[in-house]
Amino acid sequence: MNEKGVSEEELFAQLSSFSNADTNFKKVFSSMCTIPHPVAVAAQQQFSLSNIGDPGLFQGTSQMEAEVIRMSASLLGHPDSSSAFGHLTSGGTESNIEAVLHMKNRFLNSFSNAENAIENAVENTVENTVENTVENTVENKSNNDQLNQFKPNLILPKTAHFSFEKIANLLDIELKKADIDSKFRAVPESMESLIDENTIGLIGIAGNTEFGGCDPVESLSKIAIKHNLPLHIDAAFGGFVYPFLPESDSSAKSSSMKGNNIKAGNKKIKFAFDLPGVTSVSIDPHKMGLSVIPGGILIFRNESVLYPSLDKIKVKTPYLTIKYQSTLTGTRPGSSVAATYAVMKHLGAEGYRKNVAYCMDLTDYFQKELNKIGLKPYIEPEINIITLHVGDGKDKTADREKTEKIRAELLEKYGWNVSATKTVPALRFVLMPHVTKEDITAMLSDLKELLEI
Ligand code: 0PR
Repeated sequence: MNEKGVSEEELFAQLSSFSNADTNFKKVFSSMCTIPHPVAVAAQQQFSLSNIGDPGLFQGTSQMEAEVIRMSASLLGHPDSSSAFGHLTSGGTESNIEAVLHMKNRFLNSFSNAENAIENAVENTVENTVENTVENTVENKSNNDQLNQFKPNLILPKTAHFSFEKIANLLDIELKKADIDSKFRAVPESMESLIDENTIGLIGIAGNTEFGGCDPVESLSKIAIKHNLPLHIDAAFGGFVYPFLPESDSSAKSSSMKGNNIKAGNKKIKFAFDLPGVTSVSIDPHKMGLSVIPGGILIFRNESVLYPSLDKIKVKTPYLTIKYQSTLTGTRPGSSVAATYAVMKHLGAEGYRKNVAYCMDLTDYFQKELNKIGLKPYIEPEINIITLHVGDGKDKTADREKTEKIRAELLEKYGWNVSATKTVPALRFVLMPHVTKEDITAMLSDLKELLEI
């Protein structure tokens, strides 16, 4: 750091040049975030000093947080939104971490025998390491097996977001990945077949990162109830999409929605608290919620579903204005709470419906334009994510290389940001509110050139 500070003039010149190096979302098809709504930005500035980690000092922000939780629970079909329990987070990753942390604590509490067994197994392993002889290698192995035998596991579809890989590492749990169907959605029978005595819970996704598909949460809910397991729904992306899709063809007001082939969008999809087995749901205002970054919301059906796991992470907070804190992070941005409150109140369901209709219209347009050049999406999109196979389908490795080459050329030659999927070799386009039909036409014309069609 310099001894003397730079002048405001110089500083803001520097900031402008940094800002110019950032995207303005003009040519971005790869992001699940977008330009926040102006009311969110204004509210963020108004509450820039607010820390919702100390709600006693920021009682206004605290009231807004409670209202955001209530509004979101009601959006998610909660039968009694006032009993929902939750808080704002920094986004999908943090929400997923907390949801799984509670699952693990619940498991360790309700299976105290298992807890003791883990301790025993750990002790045995340590002992064996000390007596590090060739003979006890076999014994060590059996102890490791014993340790693994008691390792908590989490069941989730193969399409789950990579945040769960971090969670597995952080919380030392095993991920058991269930099969997916031809539309990249969890197969319930496969999820159920993976359940064993060390399963801490199930994960369903509403709007998976690569394809936007929604897992069959109705079936997952039944499985969760049958096996008395918590079920967390990662609706980081889909939470602000699925509830706002038109219910049926006849109720689709926008004429552009008529005649398109996005059938799944024409019926109400149940994926949250209207299904009794769902314990928690996360949705991200900083994605299709049109709020600012960081913006995540984690909601539990009620406080009692967390008993007794909440006590495990509740800590005494003698120097705060509250007695206990049970959130993962301490200081939290009240500005994000205000921004999310502002945009949800200002847009209302009607505003979000328009936003989703706009993005689905783009999705429809994208498909029609693809058709014109003789291409079609990898799967029929459920929501505003399109994947496109650019290889010949004969060899996966060759297809991956080609996809990567095209992706890189779209960026280097033409400045388009597009991502690639890992489940299958395909290009991925997220049709966010910052995208226009003109962008789609221009990008596809460049893609056509690269593909030599
Ligand atoms: N769950 C799902 C289903 C997600 O798609 C994501 C992020 C998360 C959880 C994690 O959310 P946070 O990143 O908010 O913690 N999905 C996007 C992705 O990884 C995030 C993203 C957003 C990536 C904007 C790039 C970008 O420019 O693709």
